[in-house]
Amino acid sequence: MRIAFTREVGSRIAECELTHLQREPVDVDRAREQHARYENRLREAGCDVRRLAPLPDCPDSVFVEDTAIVLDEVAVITRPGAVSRRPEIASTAEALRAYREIASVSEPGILDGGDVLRLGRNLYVGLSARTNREGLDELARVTAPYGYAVQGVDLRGCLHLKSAVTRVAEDTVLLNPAWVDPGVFANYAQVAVDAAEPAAGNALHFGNTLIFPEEFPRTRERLEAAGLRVTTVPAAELAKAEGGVTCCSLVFDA
Ligand code: CIR
Repeated sequence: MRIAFTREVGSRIAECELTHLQREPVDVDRAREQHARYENRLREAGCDVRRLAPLPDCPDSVFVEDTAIVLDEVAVITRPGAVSRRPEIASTAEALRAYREIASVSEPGILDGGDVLRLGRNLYVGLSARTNREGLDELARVTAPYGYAVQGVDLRGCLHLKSAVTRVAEDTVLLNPAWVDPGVFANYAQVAVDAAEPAAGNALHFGNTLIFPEEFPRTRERLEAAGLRVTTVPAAELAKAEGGVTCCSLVFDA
């Protein structure tokens, strides 16, 4: 069975953390409607969608990806780089306990799930404003017994590693070469985002499903030209909060 944890869009989403974007009004109803369509896509792709407990006082709590790294063998509960997001992790840990052994990142480590890209047994970790070397080292220590290799990756111009690069097929990554060095991923086939769509590097891939924002048609064409079948969702409202399609779920096999 494949499970997708999500969390409702909280009514305080407009008070979210922002790093690279100017604050714009977020239409909560529209964000909720788009989020519901995203959850429906997950269901259509075979996921059992389970909402984590609402956290009305945490504006960014819809972005559940940042709170845990769920591997087949262990779930690593993060220590988010933004202090305002630290209260989010307890409920994720509580929910994951039924499915995985739990490990945690501890002080002085910080790590956001959005900075961790798994490609097979390789864990690429963005050294961003939200993730430091100590957080990376803790992830490496916890996952080494299971055969994972952890590698730090420098970023520029974006929030998380997965803002810049994501897996779109078992052996293929989608990336924005202005934000991350494509040479780091030289062992994988690559699709570059269209230069007019810099934020298009975030796609959600699991099984045979590739979920992608409908706001990036040029990059979608590139993915399709590479032979990939793309399912689109409207994602513009949560994009104002710097969230993408990986951010809103934790997908794992139970
Ligand atoms: C934040 O700054 O933490 C949120 N406003 C956006 C988090 C997006 N999460 C992700 O890319 N994994």
